[in-house]
Amino acid sequence: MSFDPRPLVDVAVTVAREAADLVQRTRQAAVTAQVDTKSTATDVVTEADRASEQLVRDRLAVLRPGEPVIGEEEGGSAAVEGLTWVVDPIDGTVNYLYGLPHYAVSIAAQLDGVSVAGVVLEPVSGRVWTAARGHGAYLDGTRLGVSGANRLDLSLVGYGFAYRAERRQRQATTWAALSTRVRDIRRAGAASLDLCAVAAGWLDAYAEHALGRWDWAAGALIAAEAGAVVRLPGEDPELGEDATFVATPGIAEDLRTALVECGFGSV
Ligand code: LIP
Repeated sequence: MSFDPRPLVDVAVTVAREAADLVQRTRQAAVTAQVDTKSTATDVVTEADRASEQLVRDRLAVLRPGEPVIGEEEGGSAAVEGLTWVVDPIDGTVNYLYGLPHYAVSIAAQLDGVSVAGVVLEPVSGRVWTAARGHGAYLDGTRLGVSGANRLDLSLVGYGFAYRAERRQRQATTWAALSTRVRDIRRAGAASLDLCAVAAGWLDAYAEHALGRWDWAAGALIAAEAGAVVRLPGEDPELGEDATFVATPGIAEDLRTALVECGFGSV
């Protein structure tokens, strides 16, 4: 990479802090106002999701003029050349709606679709997860490293469910089968934070289907820079065209094999 991506992390952190502040300040109003739905009745969007994304777009337009933004709520398209910013204004919106304090603002900078800088910021705890390609991953400034797990049967694995019920049924069958081959599984409801949990060794692995680019753009870079094996959507068809998979190296191959045997690739 011909440039140092670390200054992009500073921009992302500055903007994510402002968005996180807005998300917290407006939560009560946002969850009592009209809450709209997207792909299904359970796929919700609040006024705070929209306002957070607009704030990020407005700030990046000032701090990084001319660089396009792709966001969960308003979409967008990538730059033909140069940087593109990828934004999830509130990752874990259902948690946000219920007041379950496990959601985040996620901002990444990508070059030709590859993340080079990223931040995942938790409004409730204030935790700031960051990474710059080639420069490591950090939690609140402390360098991160994945777990040393090397036995699948003693591994803690995170996962997620799609919004469509019939797909959830198939996913449940897969995870039920896998649950007999690992220590335990966790469903926390925010992909960006699941990816960061692998980076910190809080989970040994995480896998999910049907994530948007905004769900993984920052978190997957943080996991990779912490030493995880990372497979992004389209990179491992046997796991499914839209599968995201991250794992500590010591169990990655065994988990991948077990997931395929449990039908993960055909949910
Ligand atoms: C959520 C993801 C989560 C997934 C949910 C949803 P959102 O993103 O973070 O992992 O299981 O279905 O996609 O919609 O809260 O930004």
